[in-house]
Amino acid sequence: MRNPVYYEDVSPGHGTLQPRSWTAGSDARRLDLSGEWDFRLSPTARPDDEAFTEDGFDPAAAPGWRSVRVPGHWVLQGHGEPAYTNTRYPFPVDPPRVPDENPTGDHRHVFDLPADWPGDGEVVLRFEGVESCARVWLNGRVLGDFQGSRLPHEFAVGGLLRPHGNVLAVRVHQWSAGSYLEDQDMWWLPGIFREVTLQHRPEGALDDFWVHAGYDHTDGSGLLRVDCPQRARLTVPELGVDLASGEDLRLPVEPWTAETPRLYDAVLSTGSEAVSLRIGFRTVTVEDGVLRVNGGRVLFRGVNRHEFHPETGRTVDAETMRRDLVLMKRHNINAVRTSHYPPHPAFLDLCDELGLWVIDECDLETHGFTHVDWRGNPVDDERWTPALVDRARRMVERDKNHPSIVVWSLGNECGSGKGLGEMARWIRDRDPSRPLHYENDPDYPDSDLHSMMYARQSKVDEIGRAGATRKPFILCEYAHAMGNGPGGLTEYQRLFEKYEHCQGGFVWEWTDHGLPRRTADGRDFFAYGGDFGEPVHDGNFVCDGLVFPDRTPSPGLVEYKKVVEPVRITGDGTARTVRVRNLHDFADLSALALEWSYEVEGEPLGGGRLPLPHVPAGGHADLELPAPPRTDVAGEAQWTVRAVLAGDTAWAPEGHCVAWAQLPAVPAAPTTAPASGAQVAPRRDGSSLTLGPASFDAVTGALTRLGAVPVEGLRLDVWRAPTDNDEGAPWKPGSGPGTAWRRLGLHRMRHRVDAVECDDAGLTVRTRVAPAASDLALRAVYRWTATDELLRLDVSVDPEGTWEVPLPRLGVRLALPGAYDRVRWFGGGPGEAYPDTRAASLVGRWEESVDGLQTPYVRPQENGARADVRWARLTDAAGGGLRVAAGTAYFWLTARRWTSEHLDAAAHTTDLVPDDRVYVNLDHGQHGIGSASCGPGVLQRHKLMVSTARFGFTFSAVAGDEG
Ligand code: IPT
Repeated sequence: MRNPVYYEDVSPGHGTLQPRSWTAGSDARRLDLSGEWDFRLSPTARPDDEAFTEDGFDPAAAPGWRSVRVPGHWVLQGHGEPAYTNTRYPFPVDPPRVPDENPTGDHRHVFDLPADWPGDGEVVLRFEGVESCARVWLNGRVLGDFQGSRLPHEFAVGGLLRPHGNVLAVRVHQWSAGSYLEDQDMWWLPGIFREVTLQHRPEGALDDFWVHAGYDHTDGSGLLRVDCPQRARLTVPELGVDLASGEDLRLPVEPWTAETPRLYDAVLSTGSEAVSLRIGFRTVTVEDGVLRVNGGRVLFRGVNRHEFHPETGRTVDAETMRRDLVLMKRHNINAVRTSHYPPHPAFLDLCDELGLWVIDECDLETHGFTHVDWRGNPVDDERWTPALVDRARRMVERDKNHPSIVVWSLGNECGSGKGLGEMARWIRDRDPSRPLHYENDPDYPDSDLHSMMYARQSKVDEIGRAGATRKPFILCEYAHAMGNGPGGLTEYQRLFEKYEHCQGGFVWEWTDHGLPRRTADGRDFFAYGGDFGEPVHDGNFVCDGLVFPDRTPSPGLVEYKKVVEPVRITGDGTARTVRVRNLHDFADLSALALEWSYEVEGEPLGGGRLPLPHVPAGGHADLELPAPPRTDVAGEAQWTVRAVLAGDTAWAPEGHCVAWAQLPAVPAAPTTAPASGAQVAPRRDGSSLTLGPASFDAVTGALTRLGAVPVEGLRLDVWRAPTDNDEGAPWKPGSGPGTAWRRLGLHRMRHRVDAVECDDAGLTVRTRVAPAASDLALRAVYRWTATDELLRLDVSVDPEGTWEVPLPRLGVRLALPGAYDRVRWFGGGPGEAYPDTRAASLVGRWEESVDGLQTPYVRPQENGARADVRWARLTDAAGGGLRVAAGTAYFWLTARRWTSEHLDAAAHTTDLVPDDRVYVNLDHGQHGIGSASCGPGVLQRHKLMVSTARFGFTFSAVAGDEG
């Protein structure tokens, strides 16, 4: 066999410099080479045609040359197509060989040095990230090659540069030996996707440096020391520090934590190069099985973050990085796992600044070997060890100065092997100040944390009850946020709060990776796996984030914010007592103010502030609410108490709500059927029946009109378009109930009217609702009664047979003309909620269009239900329509311009075409959501098991002039 070509070589590369610390703040000259570069895409690796690296080559005169933006991915710029797989390698598993079909991008850029570019010292050519393998030439001379896509690589180029017309040529292969180490669940996106710079290294420049800034919580002192190969001085003006490298200093400081990200501006200088830094003092330890920072136990309210921008892929601009972090902070998220590779280094600067705990993860995943029983797994084959250790080194050396990084992670989903041990050994030796993470069994030697993925709540409880062992426990991934969900967050959080060594988790994941595309008729949608003709793909599994691709928060993020709120407000609205618990790990509550409002029937009647005393982290305060502002207004009343920011912060303005609670003050008056005295009898009128404000078909018993509003198809409904979590994990058939639902035929129930009975007091319609090919059924009886104004429906449901599957939903559905598209309701809102995703549902009066009620999940599925609805009105532009009020139990309200069947059939949002109706579901019950698209399903108490049910509604007409 021939010698390996460089892109099939397991070694990490050739000709590159030793890794060193990231130095954004250096005053040495640098030249950003970003811009439009000449570009040619070849379907194979073409190692023989290297003419483009030469001086005299003219791309304009050569065939196939176009241009590409650097940094960027060529497949997102019209050259080739992106492709998505989760774990499967999209090429034959034959490490380290790759197929001949190996899209290769030749890049060429001609540049001049600025006129005042210094003549002394050395110059370094730096690549922040290239996927997956590059060979580099400057002015016709080969510099070398490298692999390790999301890691920096540098070459010394001083001797080769000239003032004008430098020719930089980079050949980038989509597939390389390195691809076997980069099987992360994401789009395959080749290209020079992070910046390329030229960096002057003056004589005596800082080759590397490490600012060690610890914090001794026992006496409040900072421990400062700088290590660097040169003699350098560190000045911290605010602290009056002027310290020589290699010397230790102890001095009083304010510590850095994610809650209080105190940074000190500093300058590290050798005389010929000065680097501006921001120093955060903090010390990370594992003591008695608990992860502590500055002596305090930390609780991760985390997310896994991939780098993703819908237009530019893993080329993420600084604004998007900041926007992500601001959104996280606003949603009470305090931790990021950089799944599954080191992010752009600027992201970590922002984490230091805004305050997030970071698990910095190495660029490593070999998950695809699971499909060949882990044969040939590179982490267990010593030929690959240098490449693995090289990756660990490049990460640690680049990122070591960030206070936000509290844990290093070896990578993700590689099984186990000796290579991981070598990485762990190297990291521990180089940086004993941070614990190490790798997800595996509790005794795994290469992790200082016991880390699991997608464990169910009962497992976390079991680990909690077992007590602290040597290792703190985290869920490095949990709560799979694919589509509608994740459900069950509250139950996890209570466990993390209960057991000291259960230190939280990281929701999978931050953002959907949908790519914007347009239909032939010009409508925009987000594409996912398979939309680019990929022969092997994993569909919409790439859309499993808490935010939509454009960073619009999904209901899952709003829910997470509420569940992980760092202040818990409880109390008794009748007794007017409030307890405020400070769930921060470090910060007191001085940044917050407490506001109350008093609402009757959802209308605020007054509000104010409650003085908040000093409450240290972990403490609480008991407060008293004032007398209700008014007692003359009858109706259901409640207090809403909010903890809001008392002043502007770097991530949200004053008044931003951090935590809230609602405390019932006066219960709702029980609604009863219309008083019998006022009840009216049905009247037969030809083929129709009139009952109070309503008309019915006398033969079928179907409601046809309420006041002026035509009504169609009111009947029992149990179907919902299965969510991704209902469908379950693709590799675990049956893990969600969706398969069983379809097998049983819940999506095609048949309705039979057995009797339409009129009596003096009303109308009774007896029906049997059942799926084909089964003898299971639901007997549904609709009992209609009325006064002149009100129409009352009482539904009774009695199951027949033994139902083993829960129902998707249980309620009635009806259709109205499309004009009734304005919705007002008193109940939970403003966003959607389901039984196990309802923590953030705030009781109030809300108003929304039918279109605005929809949550545009990238793959359409059940969405948009509003919880605890007391009453709702659907009206047209003139304000006329109908009102529906709850019977003895509040209901779930859903309204959309398409049916559940239509929603179920849609693959993309653009498949949802409104017809001329509004379909309304009034549900007595909904099945929970869970997280079975990858993790555990719905908890027992949130399942909608089949049983006898009684529920009802009162309908009335709303006249236009009331609107
Ligand atoms: C887990 C992966 O670590 C993560 O990258 C992502 O693929 C996630 O699943 C699902 O979206 S691995 C899974 C088999 C538990």
